[in-house]
Amino acid sequence: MKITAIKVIVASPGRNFVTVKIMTDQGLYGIGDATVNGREMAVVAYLQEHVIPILIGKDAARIEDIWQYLYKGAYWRRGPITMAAISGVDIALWDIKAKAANMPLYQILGGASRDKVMIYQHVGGLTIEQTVEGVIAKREAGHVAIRAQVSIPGLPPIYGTGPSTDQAAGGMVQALPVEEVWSTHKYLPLVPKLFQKLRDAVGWDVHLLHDTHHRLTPIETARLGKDLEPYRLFWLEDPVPAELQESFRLIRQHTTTPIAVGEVFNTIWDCQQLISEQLIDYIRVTSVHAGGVTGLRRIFDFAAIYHVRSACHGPMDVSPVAMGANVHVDRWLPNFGIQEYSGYTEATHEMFPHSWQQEGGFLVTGEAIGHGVDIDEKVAARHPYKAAYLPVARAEDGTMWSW
Ligand code: CS2
Ligand code: MG
Repeated sequence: MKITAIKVIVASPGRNFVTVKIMTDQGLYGIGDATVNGREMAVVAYLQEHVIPILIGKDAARIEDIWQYLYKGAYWRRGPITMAAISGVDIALWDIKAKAANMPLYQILGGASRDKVMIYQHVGGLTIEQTVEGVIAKREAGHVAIRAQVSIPGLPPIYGTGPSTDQAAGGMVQALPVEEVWSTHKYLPLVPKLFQKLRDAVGWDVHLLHDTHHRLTPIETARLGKDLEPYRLFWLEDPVPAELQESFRLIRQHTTTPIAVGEVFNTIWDCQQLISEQLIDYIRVTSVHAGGVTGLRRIFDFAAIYHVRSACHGPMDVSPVAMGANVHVDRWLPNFGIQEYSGYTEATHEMFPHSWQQEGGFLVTGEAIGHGVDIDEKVAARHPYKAAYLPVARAEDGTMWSW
């Protein structure tokens, strides 16, 4: 089965998405997600200039060989742009292979280990009271896992609590990145107060999660992790930037609060030490950033040896295509943990008809062949690309910080 053409479709049904569509000489096509939020056009250029020309005529069935050809053949390995391009191609090729076998993707991977996958959704508030109200509402809507974030009193809204990361609300379509203000000193005592109030309000049979979004040092995380132990979090996410993987040893020495890391990782090497030294409990790699289905399968199988479970990243900037690939992997995976699912705009659902569906606090794959997601190019044409930036963060004294 030869690749005859590859299209890159860029559209913004509420936020920008980069979609790869691979056509074959047997009439089958597959689609993949290659979106890097805030740097979309870099991936488009990489695909159009350096990937598509060398794939035309290749055998679409040789997924692994094409993955290695694009990874090793570039010479300059790894990185978010390269790996998103490889991911988009890989997801599309797995879509084609499952369609050719007339099976849903999870069947090709090894069949179902579960019928539905547990998800978590986001709640953010400007005050603790607002966040508690939001979590109660999610609980009443049937959610069994909820991420809770709160703004810092006296500062403008921080990550996860304001419109700055919501392109649909105009939060990201800016000439320049929005600048947020951060204070570790004011944040550290606030979060345990939030989770005490949350446990008082919703009790213990709901999983509570929190995302620190790369902003602390290991010893600050050790302090926060200890302070949160009475509230039994499902996890504390991205407490520390993880370029120095060994630095998580310090966190492990001080706290039993579970740690989740990995949404910004794009290869197994980014997480090899964190997993093999059991410095984390959940690995957050997702199909669009970590090498597609091929990349996820490799990382999650490695993680299973070390008691580390999956937790695919799934905010609004991971498209319904990557969400489809994720949910099929989630359904098969023996060491499945949880699937993030922030939901999408109506325009996004219209642009990407999908077999996967939300059922309360869970997602189901559906039984469509392939990953079960398509793209409506007529709808895509109604939502042209808009340059958009993720926010940046500065400490109160102006020092650049992790956002
Ligand atoms: C966040 C993401 O969902 C999460 O865990 O870290 O929403 C992240 O901020 C965005 O994906 C950035 O594009
Ligand atoms: Mg995160």
